[in-house]
Amino acid sequence: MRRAGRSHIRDAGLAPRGRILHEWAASRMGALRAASSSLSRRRPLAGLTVAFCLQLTPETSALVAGAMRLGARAVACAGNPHTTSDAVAAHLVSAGATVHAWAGQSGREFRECVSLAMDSSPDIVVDDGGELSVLAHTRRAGPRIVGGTEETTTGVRRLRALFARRAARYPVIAVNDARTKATFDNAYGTGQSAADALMRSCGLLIASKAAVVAGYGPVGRGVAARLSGLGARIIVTETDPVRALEARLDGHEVMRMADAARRGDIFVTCTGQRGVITARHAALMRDGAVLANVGHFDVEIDAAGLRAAAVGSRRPRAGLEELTLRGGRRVILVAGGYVANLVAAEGHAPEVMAMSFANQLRCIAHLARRAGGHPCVPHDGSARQGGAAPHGGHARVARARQARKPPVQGVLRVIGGYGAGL
Ligand code: RBV
Repeated sequence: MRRAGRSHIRDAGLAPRGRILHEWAASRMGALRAASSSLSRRRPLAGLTVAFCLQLTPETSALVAGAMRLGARAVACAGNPHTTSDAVAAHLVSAGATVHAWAGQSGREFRECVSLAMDSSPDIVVDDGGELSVLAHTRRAGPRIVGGTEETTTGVRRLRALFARRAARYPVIAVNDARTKATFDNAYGTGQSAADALMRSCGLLIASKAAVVAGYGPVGRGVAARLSGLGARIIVTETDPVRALEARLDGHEVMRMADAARRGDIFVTCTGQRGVITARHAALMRDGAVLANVGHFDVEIDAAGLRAAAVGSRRPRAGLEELTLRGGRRVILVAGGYVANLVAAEGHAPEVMAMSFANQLRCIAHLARRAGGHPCVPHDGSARQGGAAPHGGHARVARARQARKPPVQGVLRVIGGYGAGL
């Protein structure tokens, strides 16, 4: 029987390894350190429990440590069943956090651990993908929750729908929408980690290949830019006409997936939508086409449909499924359709996550004011934009120039009626 008060991880003995991974990342996260140093004197999170539902990477470990430095009791579960570093989980436990996560959780275990994080009666919920927040808003909000934050586009979309139905119980800050998050993390972070995932998992040449990028939001733009830099020819599929035109003006071909399917060697889905690549598309593809998803959920490539259509399968390399279709052509599925840049690679680089997580930490501290009964006003970030820099030195300069420190660096949106009744 799993209980909220104690941790559930793979192996506590991995803590020394996790600590080294943590230190490697944390030492390259200057903007996060700067945020933590500037907030730590007041210990704004003292007495509060913060529940984190994030990719449990060394970078996330630095964020959790930052919150603990501000006085928080930290509870963590995974934002995705396959992206936990067991060493990082062990390190976090040794550093005093309660963790319910291990790599390769089943869907049931994943949900059970999210539920355990909710059982810890958090005051603040920090989410990536909306799993913990949706549970809190729709089924069992802890009485104490004063606010939440959301890290990624998919989670923001889910929460906006929830707020539109007036089903929300507390304000959520869309950290994803901070200018320094969407610009750097979504585009440059995913661009590099997606290319990394393709190279590590397949070990094939990218130069000269036709890469189909599905979706041309910040993530798709970043992926297209990086694959193009590696010598791929880019084909974009995009339903939004302005974004499609933007892709065209960036020099890429734009077409429907039904047409792109015949042309691509590599496919990367970045849409947040379900069923972007199906068995119907796979039937049109060239032999050996590689399929990877970098969206948060494993719904963009219909992996179950592909497997059902396959007449044979094998695992040529770690994390790869080679599915043979009728007629003998093969498609290669990376990381089972799960978020490949985190599962087949290691997620975004620490210099990028520093900016996203500096925003997170400032937002968490900002929400803590509600726990103290202070009114909380939405902050639109318009006063000071773009101050965050990946390196400590720049962050210090940026901070010195700020007359009044905003809770985040960059434009920030608050989902729903934050400040208007909530
Ligand atoms: N992401 N985190 C990492 N190294 O910790 N890498 C990527 C890391 C986050 C990123 O902010 C993105 O919005 C989210 O994962 C998608 O779930």
